[in-house]
Amino acid sequence: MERKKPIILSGIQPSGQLCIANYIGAIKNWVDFQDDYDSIFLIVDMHALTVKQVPAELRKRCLSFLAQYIACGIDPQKSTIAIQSHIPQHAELTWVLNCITSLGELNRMTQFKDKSKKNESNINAGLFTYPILMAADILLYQADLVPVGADQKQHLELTRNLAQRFNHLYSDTFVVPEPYIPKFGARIMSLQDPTSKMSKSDKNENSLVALLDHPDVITKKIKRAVTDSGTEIRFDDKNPGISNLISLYSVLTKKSVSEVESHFEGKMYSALKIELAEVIVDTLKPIQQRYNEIMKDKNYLEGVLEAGAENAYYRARKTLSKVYRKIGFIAKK
Ligand code: ATP
Ligand code: LTN
Repeated sequence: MERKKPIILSGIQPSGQLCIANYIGAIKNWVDFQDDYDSIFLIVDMHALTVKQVPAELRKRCLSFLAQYIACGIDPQKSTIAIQSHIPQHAELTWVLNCITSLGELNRMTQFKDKSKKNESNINAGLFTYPILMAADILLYQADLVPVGADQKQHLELTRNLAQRFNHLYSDTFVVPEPYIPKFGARIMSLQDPTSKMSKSDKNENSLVALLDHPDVITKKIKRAVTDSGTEIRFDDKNPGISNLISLYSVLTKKSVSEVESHFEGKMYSALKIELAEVIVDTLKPIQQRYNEIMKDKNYLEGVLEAGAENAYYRARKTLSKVYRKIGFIAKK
């Protein structure tokens, strides 16, 4: 009998513009996994509501993110790609999990603290309970592995605790998922403030390279990247600016950090910036070409979403009915 493939699941919220950090920390690894795993990749639009959105732009961005997932190499023939709000069980399971999560656990989440600081005028309850919705995303599909960047580690820990808690209270129901955080590139830093992470909805456009940025814009942004006062191209925690550029160069060229250091030995910061910009442009060029092609075919994109939602719905319904039965809800005839 053929053994079932293990399940991976991940998601990105459609806010801001997909950036090189999302590609390196998440999407690139999804592509590598999709042959060996039963894969589900979500566009988590419900998560995006935790910050203010313009409805027409949110709609457009969801479609654009879908096309970017595919352009980066996610193959809808191999993987399920779906929009979170198309599957009502996400919200339904969230409610059940809400009732076994303590306020203390949520209070410890650093992303909530960071995002509250950035959105002082809109600290809504969704921002606070967001990690529970994320746990529901993962547990609904019985995911074994969740490939994410380092910033999501704490949310994954909560997800594991909730799965174990539910299993303990009501008998085995959920797979307890493992995070997959890449060894290199799990925390790409902002180009303008190398002590904070690069973020796709940063208001300062110069802090990130978007996947769809024009080559000239990429070159300009890398040139303007904040570096330290030193001169040596050497990876060192004391020089976060240049270290971040070395990391980017290293993951994109698949060269080790020491190989990169010797390649640039005796050269100036500007040499690294020029070459790094070229490497990024070369990486993104084929992605942008595919993106432009795919975006022309709205019917194709809608077809991918329809198939994705159908597959995801079937699986989510199966888990949710099990959960409802275990907690004592009467099944609807
Ligand atoms: P936003 O600024 O809109 O909150 P974000 O850039 O933090 O977005 P998310 O949607 O929160 O992106 O994350 C999408 C994926 O990209 C997650 O797996 C996350 O861990 C990863 N990721 C986000 N930022 C980085 C980063 N700086 N380095 C590596 N991976 C990252
Ligand atoms: N919270 C994640 C996005 C996200 C996610 C998920 C990632 C929502 N649901 C499920 C992995 C699995 C973030 O990156 N901010």
